[in-house]
Amino acid sequence: MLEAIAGDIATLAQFELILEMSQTDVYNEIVDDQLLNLSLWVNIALAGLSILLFVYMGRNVEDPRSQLIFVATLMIPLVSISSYTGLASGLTMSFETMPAGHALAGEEVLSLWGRYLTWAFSTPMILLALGLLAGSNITKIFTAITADIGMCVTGLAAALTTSSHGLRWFWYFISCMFFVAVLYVLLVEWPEDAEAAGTASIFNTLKLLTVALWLGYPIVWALGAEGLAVIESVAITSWAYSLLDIVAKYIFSFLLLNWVASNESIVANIRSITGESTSGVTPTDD
Ligand code: RET
Repeated sequence: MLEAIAGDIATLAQFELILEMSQTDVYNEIVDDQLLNLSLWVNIALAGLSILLFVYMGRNVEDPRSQLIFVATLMIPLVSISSYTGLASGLTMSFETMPAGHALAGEEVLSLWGRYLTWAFSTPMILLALGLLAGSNITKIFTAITADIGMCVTGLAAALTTSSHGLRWFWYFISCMFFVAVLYVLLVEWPEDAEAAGTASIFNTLKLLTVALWLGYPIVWALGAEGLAVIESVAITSWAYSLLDIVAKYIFSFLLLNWVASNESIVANIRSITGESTSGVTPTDD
């Protein structure tokens, strides 16, 4: 009996050691790969600076909708600094064995899956800020955000599926379908709302920036080591995502907040998000 318990404890200790070792191994791998490490730390530094800058920019904003846009946008670098710290510490990346049929079948590929996980928290904030700016209604904002979360979570599933090559790409396809729904709201629904809200010019600039950059992410996934492995280097793939992130998060947020801070009165006049948008159905008398 005692022997069995001692055996169990030894197994548990061994298991813990394996877990611990693998995180340390991953961490050492990152520290050894300076190019990869830099792609993470550049973003930690820029996220930190953005947080300070955005708090400063929002110090005098009083209109509630403008304040909500500020809080949502401030969440973007806050999630980012946590996301990149998770990656830099080796907590949210791991080696995955690629399945048969993959270009690197049987090989261990370092997957930075923490990115896909944390996009599920940061990208909804980008969409919330854009939807509020466009003066859209809660239905459209909810649709864009839930489809976006679906896109990120199924993208995570694509990266972590190691049992079947076909199923990796099937997850990728599902993720793309969610992405189409997000693009529809961004390109068709919100521009009309923004027109009615008087925010069309800044909305259209941010919309184009968002659509152009967001399209880059599935392309990088498909070309990177986790996809077709056209780009085999994990560090180069990571830099591609990091550069997209720099523009899609910090530059995007700066442009948005700079406009909101100097056009608070326009934002204040936008109708409540709980009501129908100006292009929606208006109730009839009975
Ligand atoms: C994945 C792979 C599966 C297919 C699709 C993807 C799209 C990802 C996008 C990410 C955008 C991230 C941003 C992060 C900023 O914090 C998951 C790569 C469609 C569009 C803007």
